[in-house]
Amino acid sequence: GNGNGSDPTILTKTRTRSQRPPLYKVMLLNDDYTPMEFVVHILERFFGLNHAQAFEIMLTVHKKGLAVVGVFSFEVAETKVAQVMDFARRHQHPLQCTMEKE
Ligand code: TYC
Repeated sequence: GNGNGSDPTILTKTRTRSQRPPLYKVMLLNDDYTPMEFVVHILERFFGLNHAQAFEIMLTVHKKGLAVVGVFSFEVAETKVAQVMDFARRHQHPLQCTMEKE
């Protein structure tokens, strides 16, 4: 047991939450220059969304300034951010993608 106290014969056990790995929100940020269809394409290609879902999230980012596009483990989130940033840079669009611990 992991109890504490002065009597060494009394063992108590504190229930703790089972350990889950932390999750990370991947977010897309709005800008004035990246074409809407390019953003939709990114959401389909890297986040496995269908066209309707991708269009909806793109519009949310456009109207609200940002949106969470998915929640992943650290490693997967990092990979998604890198893929989006690299693809946008290669096409010379200023699109920004970030991650944040949930
Ligand atoms: N605001 C952009 C436009 O009007 C579209 C856009 C949407 C850009 C989402 C970035 O993450 C973004 N062309």
